[in-house]
Amino acid sequence: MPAQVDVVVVGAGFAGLYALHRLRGAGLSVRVFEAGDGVGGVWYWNRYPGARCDVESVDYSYSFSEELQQEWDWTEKYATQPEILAYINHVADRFDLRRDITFGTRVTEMVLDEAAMRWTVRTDGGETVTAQYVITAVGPLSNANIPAIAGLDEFTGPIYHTSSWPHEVVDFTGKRVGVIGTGSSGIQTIPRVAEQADVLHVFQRSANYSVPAGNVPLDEATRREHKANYAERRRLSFRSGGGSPHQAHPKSALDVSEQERRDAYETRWELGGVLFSKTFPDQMTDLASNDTAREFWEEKVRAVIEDPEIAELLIPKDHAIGTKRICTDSNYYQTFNRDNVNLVNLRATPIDSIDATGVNTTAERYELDALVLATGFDAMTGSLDKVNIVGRGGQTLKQAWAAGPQTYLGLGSVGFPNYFNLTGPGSVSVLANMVLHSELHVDWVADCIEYVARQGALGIEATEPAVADWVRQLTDRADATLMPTANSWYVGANVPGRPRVFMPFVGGFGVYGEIIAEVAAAGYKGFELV
Ligand code: N01
Repeated sequence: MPAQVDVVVVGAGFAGLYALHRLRGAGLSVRVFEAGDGVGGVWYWNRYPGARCDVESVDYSYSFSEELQQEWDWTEKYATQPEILAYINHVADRFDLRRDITFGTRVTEMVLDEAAMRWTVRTDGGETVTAQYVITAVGPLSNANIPAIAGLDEFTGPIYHTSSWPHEVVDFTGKRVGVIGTGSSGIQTIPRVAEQADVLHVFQRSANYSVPAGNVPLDEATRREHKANYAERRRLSFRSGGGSPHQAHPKSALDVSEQERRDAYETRWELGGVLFSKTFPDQMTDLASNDTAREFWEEKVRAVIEDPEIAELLIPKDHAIGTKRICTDSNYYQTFNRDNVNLVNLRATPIDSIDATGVNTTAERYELDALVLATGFDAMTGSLDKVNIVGRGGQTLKQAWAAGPQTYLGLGSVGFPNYFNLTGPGSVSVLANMVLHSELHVDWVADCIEYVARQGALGIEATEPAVADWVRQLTDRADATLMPTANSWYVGANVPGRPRVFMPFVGGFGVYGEIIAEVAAAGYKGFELV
């Protein structure tokens, strides 16, 4: 493969694959490096039992090809990990993408050559490639958070992190299993592990809000209807708050009757999944409004948990509903009615240590044959930190972002010309449907690269005032909502030492799309040619 290309893309998930397709279509030479042995990014790695997307499959799929939209048949409303992986493999084959991807290879370093205005990219396979542009499509949730628990490495049974699950089937039949972590991954996998394990101990530090996934098989008539209305569905999605076509109730939660409010929540509850937090437009900005959603949620959840003391532990008391990403589940709360499932409240009795055969809390010892870590990610910046990205004057991105991500539109940074980061901090990122967000970003970057070529310039770089203004806007917009009040991974609160900064753009996917389109239309205002 060529050692000099126009563009290097890091990562072959949804964003990286579309970047390859789009940029190749624009006549550019592209190399993609991917750490996994296959395409799919997060869907390649997160193979834990129960892994499923919380955005409807009809929406969580590429819109760039009408033929692709029409020919692919989703079998369920919310697709499982294997089905999404099959889809993304189909896309890689259909658009002949694999020939430009080097698998099983991590990019370790990207260094700017300021004189040539090119990047030198090095990999752990010993390869060196130079490129005019570099694009990181490494995913905001891709660097596992391994908890610093004393003795973890002494455990002699198997330890599985949800985000690097083995490719072969893991059978917990007859085993004593511990799951640490009750976020989205834990909440999806716990019911499945409970069905197999002899005994399951769930180690919960923080309770989370979860809404039933509401998954159903898709019949042919529904698929036909989706396909006939795809254009409208996509139009609404690109203008929406989160990248799917559903619109919030037109009024405040506090300006409707009790019955109307209940009906609205009930409708969203039936729809299933994460959109429950967007039932009313002011639910994430007004605590009183948020409380109405929380109360409805509590009533639903208490009704399915038999033991009121367990229910009390499973109901969050420390954050407003939706300020951490709402989890989606299939029978999560009902799982705690099973005789073989035990909830361990780590708030009352924290884990003290792990040894060869079990977990010790400050109160009790739990003998285990296997341990599942559903402990999440060093989110948003963790995977970027693993690449030594060296810009102007030898400054690394890690140094430049020491106080929190410093981006313009989430796409560009001062001192890092011709470098674009996709769907990361400073963009809507994890608050939107990541497939459509990837398309939005890639199309913008492709147009930008074309613009630079038309101007006869070597490159483009964000300016300092534009970055300062964007960072301020991000904070102001977040502070006008309830979002920063939770100790979430959105603010880096789950990883010790991370600065507390709300990293995504909360203004909505549609608004963000308008902002970046206006910037492009105004000759990439806030960027300068170099
Ligand atoms: O990770 P998390 P996740 N001792 O960070 C606990 C997306 N996603 O992988 O909250 C004990 O949410 C931690 O406790 P606490 C989605 O965006 C989507 O579950 O820090 N416990 C928490 O309970 C999601 O938000 C889907 O007190 C420890 C858990 O581990 C994001 O990925 C599915 C601990 C981590 O929860 C991340 O979800 C899966 C320790 N030392 C993921 N350290 C869908 O599409 C951490 N914890 C449905």
